[in-house]
Amino acid sequence: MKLLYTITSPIARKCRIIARELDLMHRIDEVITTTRSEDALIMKNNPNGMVPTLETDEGYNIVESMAICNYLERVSQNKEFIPQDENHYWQIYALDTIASQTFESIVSRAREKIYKPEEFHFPDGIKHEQGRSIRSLNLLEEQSHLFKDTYNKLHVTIGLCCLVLDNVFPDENWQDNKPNLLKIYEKFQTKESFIETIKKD
Ligand SMILES: N[C@@H](CCC(=O)N[C@@H](CS)C(=O)NCC(=O)O)C(=O)O
Repeated sequence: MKLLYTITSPIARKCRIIARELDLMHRIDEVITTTRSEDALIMKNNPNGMVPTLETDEGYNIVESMAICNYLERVSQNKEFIPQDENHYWQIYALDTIASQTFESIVSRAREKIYKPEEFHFPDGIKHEQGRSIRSLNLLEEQSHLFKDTYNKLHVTIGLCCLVLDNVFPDENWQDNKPNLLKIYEKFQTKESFIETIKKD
């Protein structure tokens, strides 16, 4: 398999981390691409030009991080990272869909802050996106008794949400009243899968 990513994409990093947690790196070539130009490598695999994109051994191109992570879970033999109890599997799956939407909102807000000139920032839109992440992280903290003592894809999504908030929006103090999410974030940062995928430049 080939996993196409950019070094700056936190969304692609999610797949890179999960591939490691699933012990799949001996089957995956990680390929760095650029985006946002017609001649970028990614265009051959994904006409949308977005990362992450996974090319399977059969030559199928799967896009969308959640679809890629589901595929990786399907081809992995690792039973520790994937919840084995059917009910727990869907409970985590459901919470991860919520966390993943929040993650995408945080990443796109971060991208705007970093790359868009200030005169194009839209305060009402930013507030709307902030509201999403506040409500969603509140819900995840409330429900954290369901998953605080395990480790699976939900923890990776939560960890990356916290990382981008910490790096780009430190004044938002996401960690206030979030003791369990904070513990999850701290544990996430000690994992080899996290350390190995730190951007080096
Ligand atoms: N919904 C997509 C979002 C992926 C995404 O936003 N990728 C960004 C990098 S973080 C990208 O490829 N941007 C390039 C572009 O917009 O042309 C997913 O979950 O995979």
